[in-house]
Amino acid sequence: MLRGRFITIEGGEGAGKSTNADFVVEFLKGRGLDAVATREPGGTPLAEEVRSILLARRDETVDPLTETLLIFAARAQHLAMVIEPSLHAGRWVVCERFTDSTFAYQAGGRGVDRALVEQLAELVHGDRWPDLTLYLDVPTAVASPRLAGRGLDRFEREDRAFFERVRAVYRERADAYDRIISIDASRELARVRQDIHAAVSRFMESS
Ligand code: Z5A
Repeated sequence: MLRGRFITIEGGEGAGKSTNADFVVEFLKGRGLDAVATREPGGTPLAEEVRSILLARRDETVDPLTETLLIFAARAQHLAMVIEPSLHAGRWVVCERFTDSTFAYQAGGRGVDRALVEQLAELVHGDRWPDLTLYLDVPTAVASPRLAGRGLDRFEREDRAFFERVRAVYRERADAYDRIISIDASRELARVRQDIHAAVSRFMESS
């Protein structure tokens, strides 16, 4: 059976994940591939409900472990209903965020034990890691103005130190794993897309 591939797009807020997920899907379709776009948290009706719970601003403090478990619950549903069936049908799945986000935000940002995130990742998806991850790297000071005028969700209200911890974990992971390609997303969109195009083309040639 034709093997589908799993591509994720990672990065902080305003890095350009949504903008470039569409670009990657169109690029793949242009090469005759069956490609679907999806996102985390979310991607199914139930997982989108969990997303709403996670992003809503509320008076009650959300415990970091609760947050982590909700994210993995949504991920389990997303894997079962969308990611695995699509890959098995030979589709290419382009997903905004996956477990690299959990390492960055929950372990890096919130201080959840990394070993716990690793255990949950093993439980929920075993060795189902992305085949390719495009990490859009941009300093918060550059990305934040891109979101001007938009209401801030529960994560976006965190302080600069939180986002610096998130970015540090992303960069560490990009150095550690060959599947993660780091792209300087602080440049104008056309330049960012040149690099994305090159990275996805290289990946397709080597697949
Ligand atoms: N979260 C978590 O904590 N743990 C997890 O495991 C997972 C998620 C999976 C929601 O995710 C929150 O979930 C997230 C972490 C948490 N919170 N935060 N922060 P999300 O992906 O939906 O949230 P987001 O990162 O805040 O999305 P975003 O702000 O929409 O970012 P984006 O998709 O990367 O950006 P965009 O919509 O493509 O672009 C934003 C604007 O910038 C738009 O007007 C573009 O036209 C513009 N743009 C894009 N690229 C450029 C360039 N290169 N130059 C100039 N302007 C640009």
